[in-house]
Amino acid sequence: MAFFKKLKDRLFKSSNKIDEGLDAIMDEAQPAPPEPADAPAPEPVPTPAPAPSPASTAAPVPTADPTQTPPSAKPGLAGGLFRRSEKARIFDDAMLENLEDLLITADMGVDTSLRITSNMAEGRLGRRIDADGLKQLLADEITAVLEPVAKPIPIYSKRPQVVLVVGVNGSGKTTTIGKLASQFQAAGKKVVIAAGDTFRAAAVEQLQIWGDRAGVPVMTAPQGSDPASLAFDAMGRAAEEGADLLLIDTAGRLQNRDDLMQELAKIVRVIRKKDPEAPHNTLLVLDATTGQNALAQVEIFQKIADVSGLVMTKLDGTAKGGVLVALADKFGLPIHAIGVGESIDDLAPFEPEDFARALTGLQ
Ligand SMILES: Nc1nc2c(ncn2[C@@H]2O[C@H](COP(=O)(O)OP(=O)(O)O)[C@@H](O)[C@H]2O)c(=O)[nH]1
Ligand SMILES: [Mg+2]
Repeated sequence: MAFFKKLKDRLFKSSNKIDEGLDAIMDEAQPAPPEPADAPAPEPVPTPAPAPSPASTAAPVPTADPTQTPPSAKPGLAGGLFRRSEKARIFDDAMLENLEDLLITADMGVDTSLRITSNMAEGRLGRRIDADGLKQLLADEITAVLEPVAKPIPIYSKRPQVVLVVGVNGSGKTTTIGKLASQFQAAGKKVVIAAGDTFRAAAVEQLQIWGDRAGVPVMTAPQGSDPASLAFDAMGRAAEEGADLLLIDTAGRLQNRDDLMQELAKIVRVIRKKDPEAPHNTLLVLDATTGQNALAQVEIFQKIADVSGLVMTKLDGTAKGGVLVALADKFGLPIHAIGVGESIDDLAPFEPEDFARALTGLQ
């Protein structure tokens, strides 16, 4: 629970956005008038959108099965009684559309948003729903999308297990390696880091600081030198030291995709000389603040490398956390962990239910 509280606080912006959106949907006058809105009816009428046609034989035709008259469809009584104490309204087509819009603007992607909302509406159109019920329903649907992909980084008996970390510049690779090294070390694993972003001197220094903090050896090479030969040497050292895990950092320059592809391919080719099955994991690190762009990054990196799982960073303080739902739905790649801050403890296992509750603003 403590972690959930932290996650909820950290995901403040995302949850605010969806939370407020859901509240706005509940507040809306209904049924939504077909044309100019903004004339809140004092006592909403449960008539569905189409205006009574002149040829109508009887009173307004309810959309729901006429043999079933759910008591909830009579807001005159129940609605009148509860209106002031709790928000509730009829789940109608207008509400469904607003929900779709809300999820799309929350970066969940069009396809995923439509699927989630249609699941939410199934069997519920024409029925009454209150604000908490709506949030719970949304959280449940999001959880269902996330559950199949929430998996910790698989640990094999292979020693050293080689974890190659890829992703665009600034996505959080180096920081994530520092956090992983520290957490694995604390869990009793022997870890070696290879500072494979030999392009930026700062990246090497940054890793050395993380390594010192975590008590993990960091193998470095001079700036501009070949990352593949560093990775090769690091394989040797990790084997000599009996390390359980070798974490290999990489550069993430996407300006020139060919270079990056060749660089990664060379790293893989060279480490396979030591172990034909390496790398055992290829983690793609994605920055949540890039929103929908994360989807394009997965596509690109799947072509360049054999991505085995994702880590999403910077979920603290972004309003774009919903993109994780779109990623889970679209690619089905395992999501191993999430970054919720810059310090060493701010890498959390990915817990779908906690995440969904935080995202929807549930208490
Ligand atoms: N707020 C926040 N910042 C992060 C997180 N992960 C990484 N960062 C920051 O993002 C910036 C880029 O991270 P870095 O690890 O150097 O990215 P790299 O270029 O992929 O290696 C740094 O300032 C990190 O401190 C996170 O989960 N939350
Ligand atoms: Mg880096």
